[in-house]
Amino acid sequence: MSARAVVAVDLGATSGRVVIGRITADAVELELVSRFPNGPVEREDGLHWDFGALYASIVDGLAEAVRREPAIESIGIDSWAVDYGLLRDGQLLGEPFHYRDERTERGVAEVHDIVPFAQLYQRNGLQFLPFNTLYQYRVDARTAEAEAALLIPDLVAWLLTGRQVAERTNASTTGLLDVRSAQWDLELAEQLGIPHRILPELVSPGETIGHLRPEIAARIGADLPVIAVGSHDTASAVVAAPLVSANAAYISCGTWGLVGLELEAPVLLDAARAANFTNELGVDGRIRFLHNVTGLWLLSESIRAWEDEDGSPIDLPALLAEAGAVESGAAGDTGAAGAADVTVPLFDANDPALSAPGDMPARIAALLQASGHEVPVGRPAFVRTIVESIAAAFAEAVRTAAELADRSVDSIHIVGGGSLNRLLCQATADRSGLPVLAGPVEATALGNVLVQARALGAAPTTLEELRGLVARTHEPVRYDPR
Ligand code: LFR
Repeated sequence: MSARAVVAVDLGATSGRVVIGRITADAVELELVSRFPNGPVEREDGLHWDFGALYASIVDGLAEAVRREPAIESIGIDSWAVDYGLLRDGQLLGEPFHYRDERTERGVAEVHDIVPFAQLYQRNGLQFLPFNTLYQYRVDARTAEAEAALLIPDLVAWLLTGRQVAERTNASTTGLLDVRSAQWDLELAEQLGIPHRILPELVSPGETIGHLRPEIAARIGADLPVIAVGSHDTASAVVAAPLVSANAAYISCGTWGLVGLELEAPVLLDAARAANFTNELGVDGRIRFLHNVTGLWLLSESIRAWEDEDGSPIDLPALLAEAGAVESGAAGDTGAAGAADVTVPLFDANDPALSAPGDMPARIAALLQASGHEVPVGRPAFVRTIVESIAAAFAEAVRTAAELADRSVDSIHIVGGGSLNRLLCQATADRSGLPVLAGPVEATALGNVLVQARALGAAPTTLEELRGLVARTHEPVRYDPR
């Protein structure tokens, strides 16, 4: 059977990519068309995204994709969550802010003054993250003059098609979506002084957002529809996590490690709120019950600091191999957690002090010292501490998710970039006592592709069948706990 083809735009916090997806009855394959850098840019008023550069790379990538694969039938877009652009008179009002910009502190205090966090949780089901969109809107004076606010993937879709919508999985990260009805919580918006008019019409994954504007179609070389996917990258990643049962946990591991379970209904218990677990909307009305663990950000920011120090690039695979070879006990003494037979000093990967860009090794060292640990000597031992600390936080989050959702978790799927990090996968297996099934690395792009393909009638209907297709094409690598 000949393959059907679609194209996925997948924007991450450190890079974006355009990927062709080809689907047959028994396989889903990806071809990388282009990859472009992304990251915070420092402007006078704080941290932003260079959205102009991103959009130019997206359009170039789409044109190249169509050149390589004229059979492409549609476009889907996903990105990180919570960030947005404001529109007025058909124009973008300034560059979108980066969620790691610290301007939202005041917004948090003001929002919680009006609606205490416990009440917010009952309405939107979201864990507390200081950058959730509602806190950003609260401090963004430009909302008063804006006609619409569009989250990043919706902003790209609008530029491509001219239509303004809010895709539901990503809208669920704003804090303004009612977790039970999946509709805008207009009463909450009202209470917080957020104008209703900036909240666009909601669409669900699988719906067609629109067709390319004529000038874009001409530039790209094809007149294609843009189909809504799980436009929150984590929602797309969970679609393609080859979960075999309801007792399989997932970790979508890139800049963040999103650790949790897929559920049929939200868990809004006080204990879930206290553990800072979120109920984000997934594709097909599923709930992504998960916790944000600071993931590979800790490693990538450390590498960045060391490269600045050295003035030359670091060979990460080699460094990770050395980190893996650090002898038990040699990296330090205390602080071991879990069943692992490795004694390395651990720090709390979720500490808020590690959130903003900066000198990560110095901050981690300060945290270790503050908790009475010795700072590992040498980069391999330091990297070992980072990886083991992330793994310890992963294992803890899996245990908490299982407890809160009353599931007996029997395996953990790690998808995304972190699935290639063997040290991290093994450490997660060791510290959780559960088998880790690693891969696919490109789960987000796969989930994006599959939801488009399904909408076109080119892929099976249920999430379980879609996951079966992923598992057959991209067999996970197994790590057993030691
Ligand atoms: C992962 C992710 C997380 C979200 C964070 C900020 O890329 O989308 O799910 O909490 O980025 O948007």
